[in-house]
Amino acid sequence: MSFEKVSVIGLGYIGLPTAAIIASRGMSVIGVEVNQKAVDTINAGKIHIVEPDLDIVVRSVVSTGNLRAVTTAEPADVFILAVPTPFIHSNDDSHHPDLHYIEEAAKTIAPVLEKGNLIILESTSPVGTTEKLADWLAEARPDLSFPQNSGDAADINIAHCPERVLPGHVLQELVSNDRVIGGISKSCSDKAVTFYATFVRGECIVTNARTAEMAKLTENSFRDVNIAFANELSVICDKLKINVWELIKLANRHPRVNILNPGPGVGGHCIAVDPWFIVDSCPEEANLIKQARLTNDHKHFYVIEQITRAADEFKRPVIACLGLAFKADIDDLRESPALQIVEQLAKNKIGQLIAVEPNLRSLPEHLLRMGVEFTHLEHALEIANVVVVLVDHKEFKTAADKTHFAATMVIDTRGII
Ligand code: SAJ
Repeated sequence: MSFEKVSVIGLGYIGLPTAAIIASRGMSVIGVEVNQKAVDTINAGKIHIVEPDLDIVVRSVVSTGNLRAVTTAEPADVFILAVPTPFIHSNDDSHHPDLHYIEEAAKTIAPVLEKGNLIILESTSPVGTTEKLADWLAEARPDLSFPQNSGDAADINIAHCPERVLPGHVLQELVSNDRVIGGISKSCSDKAVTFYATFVRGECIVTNARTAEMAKLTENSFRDVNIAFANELSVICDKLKINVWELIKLANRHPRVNILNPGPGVGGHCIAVDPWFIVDSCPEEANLIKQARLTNDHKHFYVIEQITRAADEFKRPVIACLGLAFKADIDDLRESPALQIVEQLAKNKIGQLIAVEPNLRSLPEHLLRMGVEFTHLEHALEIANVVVVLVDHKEFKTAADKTHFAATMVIDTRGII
């Protein structure tokens, strides 16, 4: 099989770094993206997302002509689908996966498919999605044969290979992480392994498509369940007047115990989303996974109650909220519990609210409109009578080490003090 031309559908947080890394290995890469602004930015050698060092790689591969962004699909040897798979918010508390971006991607590439092509779905997907993708493509291209669950060779090869990179370390992890590869048939898996071997240094482990889909959902659910355990412990410890951070440190001295960190809730677009795909597939069976989601989602209400009680102690409460991002040392506000807490406090009007976020140049408009002030750490610590640590950014940890928090009432949801 030749892999001279690779097409990446969706140039977001996963697609763009993937396209850039493959292009840097000398292959010719076309990125297909619906957002014209993103296409223009990339073709100018720049990036529209935040990821360390990605700008350098993109600038270099665009200048050599190895990466080109377009809005319509072109023929290629390999197609990688890296489009979003969110869930649909509904009033009845159900969380159904929204697969329409994958369906759209299938419609985009179907007209340009040729015999021998390899199609890889990298988007995190509910079990059965890779088979659905094969069905959508087969419907659009009755002239080609698509793989069934047998070893038979077909015109088109399809596999699922979930991305597993950590935001902030994407370029390194894209190359060094092991990859789970689940072809619809054995020959699809073999072709996908040969392709990934061109740029992945980690091991490529073969399974079937359904197991590969479930493996990704399992990894993120494992973390969610373990964070829920830590969050539940933190609430229990408050009630029993025990320092949860000391407790976890002690318990983790046991050679087979490794408790994760409590926090204000679980944010981001992965761990807070993927477990719902398992719950949606098996609502009767996935009890623990569902409860973990609910426990983590509820944690920010608990923090709001703590802050409200602290504010009640002051005639004129001035509350400094440290951090808005969904985790340390990034600027990403998506599904951020810290942001949700600040929004709710502003709605509840419990006092003067100031926010510190060293990774942003200004506050999001809607927070400013709600009366939240934006300031830097020293000023916030000077004027606040309640300080809430919502994110463990390095700037806050340094200040905590220097005991700058000593003079005020502190609610430390991240255990930095
Ligand atoms: N968090 C805690 N306590 C902890 C660890 C994390 O409260 O002990 C919170 C964080 O503050 C954050 C959230 O959980 O709000 C998620 O952060 P994270 O750093 O654990 O994960 P993500 O969302 O940045 O990336 C995850 C990774 N998955 C796993 O570690 C199993 C990454 O490898 C995946 O590729 C990514 O999800 C994804 O795309 O699914």
